Amino acid sequence: MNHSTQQCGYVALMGCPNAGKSTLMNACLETKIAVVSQKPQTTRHKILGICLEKNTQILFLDTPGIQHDQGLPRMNKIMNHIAWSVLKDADIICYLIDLTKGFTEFDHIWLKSICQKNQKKILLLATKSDKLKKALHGPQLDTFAQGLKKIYEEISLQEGSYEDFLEKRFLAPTPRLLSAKTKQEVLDLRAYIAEQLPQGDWLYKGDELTDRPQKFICAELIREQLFRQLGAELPYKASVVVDVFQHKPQLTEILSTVYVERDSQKSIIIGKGGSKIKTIGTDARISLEKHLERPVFLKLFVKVKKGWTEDINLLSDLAHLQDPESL
Ligand SMILES: Nc1nc2c(ncn2[C@@H]2O[C@H](COP(=O)(O)OP(=O)(O)OP(=O)(O)O)[C@@H](O)[C@H]2O)c(=O)[nH]1
Ligand SMILES: [Mg+2]
Repeated sequence: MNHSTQQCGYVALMGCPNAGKSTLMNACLETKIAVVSQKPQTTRHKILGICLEKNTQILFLDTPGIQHDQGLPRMNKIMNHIAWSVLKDADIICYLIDLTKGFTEFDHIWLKSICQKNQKKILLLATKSDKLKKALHGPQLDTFAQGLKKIYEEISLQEGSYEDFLEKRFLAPTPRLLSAKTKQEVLDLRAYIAEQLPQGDWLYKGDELTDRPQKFICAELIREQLFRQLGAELPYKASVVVDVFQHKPQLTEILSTVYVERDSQKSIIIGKGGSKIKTIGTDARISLEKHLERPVFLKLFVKVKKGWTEDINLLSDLAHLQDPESL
């Protein structure tokens, strides 16, 4: 391959919790590296997903859904920090808005803030279009247009006309409708994004999927089962660490610890006679086997670590931050 013909760039995926960022990244990569659930605030880390579109290497940065404080203040602060830190790396920003919800007040706050914090081009994506009847698309998209107009009016000082603002800040003047569940739409979007990225040598090998170690992705796949199988609140109170990850001739052995805050939470995760942890373990093993493409022996431990959501060491380890004290 002649290097001068290569293109490469970072694409930040941003938006409110549950907008569909991780689903879109997985769909573009055609494999699962980021966890997805129906619950908001599933993603806790910045995750790099790498894919090739012809001679372009697209480096997706999946981020935690930008959120407002709902308890767990330190955790939220770190998650917001991660989400904002990708802005400086990004060549373009995909801002995802759930079409079924329309342009919300949180989208207003965050998109305005993104416009104020950087000059990079934004691609607005109206996600989950498959969930909404076609007749309702127009009225929902109107809320986007009103939202953008309001942002323009609030920050318009150096922007010139509204049309100038749209042209300067956005890749397209209207949001692009997207169903991440429709393969052709995802492929078309991937091709479109690739065209926008600058010329430059690939930063990763052609077959790399992420910069995260296997151990991390495996811990995430286990955490996904907590989100899917536990009630409303508990998954936010739990974190997962893979302690042992060892490829053996016939299988991969994974020993992992789920950390919770209180004894009562530990009992819920273990369930009556160990029934809950057994289902979580079985489904996590199936997911891990699919990911690793080989048999897995998985053992899960549950430990109480009081105040882990406020524990700076564990959090900085989770967030892979260089300097957690700077927050
Ligand atoms: N029908 C449909 N569902 C979608 C689409 N995109 C995402 N979803 C669903 O929306 C939910 C949230 O998706 P995620 O990808 O976890 O959302 P996220 O933006 O990464 O959320 P956080 O990590 O919490 O910020 C999941 O149940 C997905 O299956 C879509 O295009 N169509
Ligand atoms: Mg996510």
